[in-house]
Formats: sequence, structure tokens, C-alpha cells
Amino acid sequence: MHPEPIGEPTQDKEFRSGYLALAGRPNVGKSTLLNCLLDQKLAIITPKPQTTRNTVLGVWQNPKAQIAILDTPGIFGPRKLLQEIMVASAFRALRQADLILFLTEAGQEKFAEDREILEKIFSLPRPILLALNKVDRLVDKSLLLPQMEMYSQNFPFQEIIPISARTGEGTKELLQGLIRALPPGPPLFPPDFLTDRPERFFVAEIIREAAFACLREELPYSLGVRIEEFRENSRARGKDFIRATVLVERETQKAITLGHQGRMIKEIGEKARREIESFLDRPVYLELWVKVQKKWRTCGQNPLRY
Ligand SMILES: Nc1nc2c(ncn2[C@@H]2O[C@H](COP(=O)(O)OP(=O)(O)OP(=O)(O)O)[C@@H](O)[C@H]2O)c(=O)[nH]1
Ligand SMILES: [Mg+2]
Repeated sequence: MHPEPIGEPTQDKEFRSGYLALAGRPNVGKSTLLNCLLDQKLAIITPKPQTTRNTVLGVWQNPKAQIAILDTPGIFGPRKLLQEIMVASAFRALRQADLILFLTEAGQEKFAEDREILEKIFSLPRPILLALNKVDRLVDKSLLLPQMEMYSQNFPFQEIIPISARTGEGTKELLQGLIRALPPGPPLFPPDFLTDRPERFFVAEIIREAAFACLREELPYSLGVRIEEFRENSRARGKDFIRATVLVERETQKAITLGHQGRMIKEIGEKARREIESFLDRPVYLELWVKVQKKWRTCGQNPLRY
């Protein structure tokens, strides 16, 4: 089920390691938690549900344990093909995992919706923990206890931990709980390993996040980003050269994404370039094009070649 361990062999019989999948409805804070645990911005985050489209792996480690964390797309009843693919990809990650952390929002009455997902997840023979996220915005903390009871009476969670992925509150306790639930085993990845995704994947994601930030409510749900060219340290320009296409499905969406006299795409490009430079830690020349490609989401296996 898992790749062979490629980490350093260890004599430490106490060492624990394994795959942890983050699961939950869209927008509960899975990607924010991944970034918080790794103290690194790997996954993109927006206030909009259904942000994460592909599972992202990030490796957390200390001298005693290694956790290969899989951030997954939010789980919900899909209506479109892209959504179906996202939910299927989430379940693939859950089956691959040794352990699952289910997230839900603290103080929110979403048990009925969570229950449907939890019934599926609990059919997998894995330890499952529950995190009640966003406690920082919970004014009435007395809501926590009844919520914890509701979940624990219905499902045998290994542990239930209130956290805030935004402020880091409770995440130390969460990590301790996760390590306790991990099986003993050697490291799966080398000590400095962070993620299995190539740089161009993150570059495409950062452009998508910038498009979200600039377009806000006007953002077409179907917007996608394809990296066409990525030349490191291009001699002509003395920096990395990246050419990317922003894909939309209709001419009207193209007009919105370009903006009046190209102002919008320029703003997206500038924001994305700054973020990419900070992610790669080197200067970048970014060229963005907008293209209408009908049904890019459904043509072929992976229209977004990373
Ligand atoms: N106040 C508060 N907001 C949070 C916390 N964690 C996440 N958020 C916010 O919740 C929103 C969604 O966060 P994401 O991390 O993108 O959620 P997600 O579960 O990955 O969402 P999908 O990828 O769509 O499934 C963003 O606006 C975050 O800033 C938290 O602990 N406290
Ligand atoms: Mg996400």
C-alpha cells in the first residue's frame, strides 16, 4: 500500500511513522492546519469552500517520529465532474493513510452533515481522531463540551482535541495525540524531505490563489492554471522564467480575468510573482496568459500538467 521507506534506517525501536490524512467538509481548515503543523506555506487557503483540488503531501518530523500528512480536498456531495474527482481523490488518500484526522468547526452544528462522511470513514479500519478547529473564534467555550459528547457518543474517536489552525492553539496536544496513534516503524522519508510535489505544482497553486484574492466574488469556479514553461535561472533574464496559462471556460470569464486594459491579470501576476519569489527564495519573471478552453476540466486525464 505504501512506498518502501526511503528514510534513514533507524535503530530506534520506539520510532513511529506513518501516513496521516486530514479529512472533513470543505472550508473547515485542513490546509491551514497542514501549513501550521509544518510551519511552512505548502497548501493554498481561501475563505471559499473547495479550494484544495489535489492531495498535497507534507512531512512533519522530530527525532522520535515522522508524520506524512496528506491534505485532501473537502468531502461533500459532488455535483460536477471536477468535484467528483476531488472527492474521489480525498477518499484515495484516506484509504492510503494509517491514521485519519477528521476536522470540523468548533461550536458549529454540522453533526448531521459530518455524520454521513464519518460513517464512510469509520468503515476503514484505522485510528481516527477528531479536531474541533477554529476555537479562536468561539466566543462561548461552553459549546465545546456538548459538541465533543455528541461526536464521541456516536463514533469511537481515539481522541478529540480542540485546536486553532490559525493561532496554533492546541496543536502541540494534537501532535502528541497523533504520535501516540502512529504505528512504530522507521522513517518513510529522508530527514530534510518536505513534499513530493514538484515546484511547478506549487507555482500553479500560488497563481490560482492570487487569482482568487484579486477576483474575489467574480472568480469563475472553473478557473485553472497550467504551467507551460519553467526555466530555472534562464540566462537571458538572469532569473527563473515561468510562463503560465490561466484557463477559463467562457469568453465572458476571460474578459473578467483580463480586466480593463489588462489591469486585472497584471495585478494577479504581480501578486503571484511576489509569492512565488518568496516560496522559491529567488527572483522570478512571470508571464501570464488567459485562455478560453471549453470544458478543460473534463477533457483528458489531467489537463493541468504539472
Ligand atoms: N478563525 C479561524 N479561521 C480559520 C482557522 N483555520 C482555517 N481558517 C479559515 O477557514 C477558511 C478555510 O480554510 P482552508 O484551510 O482553506 O480550509 P480547507 O478545509 O482546506 O478547505 P477546502 O480545501 O476547500 O476543503 C480560510 O479562510 C481560513 O483562513 C482557524 O483555526 N481559525
Ligand atoms: Mg484545503
